[in-house]
Amino acid sequence: MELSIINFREMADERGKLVAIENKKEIPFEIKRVYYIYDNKENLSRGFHAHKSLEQVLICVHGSCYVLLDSGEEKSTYLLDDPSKGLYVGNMVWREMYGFSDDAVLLVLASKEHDESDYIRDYSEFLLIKRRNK
Ligand code: T46
Repeated sequence: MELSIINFREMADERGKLVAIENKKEIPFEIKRVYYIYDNKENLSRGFHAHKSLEQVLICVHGSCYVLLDSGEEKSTYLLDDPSKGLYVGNMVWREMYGFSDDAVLLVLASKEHDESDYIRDYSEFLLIKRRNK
């Protein structure tokens, strides 16, 4: 599936680099929630779900990790290893995150507050809904 990568503007000078993210400018939605994933143990994979109605941008602000996105028909994998790049993940996309480096910090910007009822955690249910809505 086609991946949507957001390239943030890096403001670099002799002191280092800075990336600024503002609502609805760099990010195509209003940010309602921010969370981050770190201290990944024994390189265990995460995710394994889709969201019915949630947009997110994933940024690996330190270290690296792989993200697999699956539309139900096509899969793509992306290596997030650059804090100036964000991976947009829209509704109804199955995601898996794996291969975290020890120092990985995965920052996620989300369009809605956390809601467990928005998760589809069963892959066959995900495929069923995708096929039904085709
Ligand atoms: C996603 C990927 C990229 C909360 O209480 N609030 C939150 O905002 C979040 C994100 C999680 N939680 C709780 C729910 C679970 O008890 O934290 C625990 C771990 O969450 P989960 O197993 O869903 O984590 P991941 O890494 O599998 O998935 C997360 C997000 O949940 C998900 O929306 O797209 O990161």
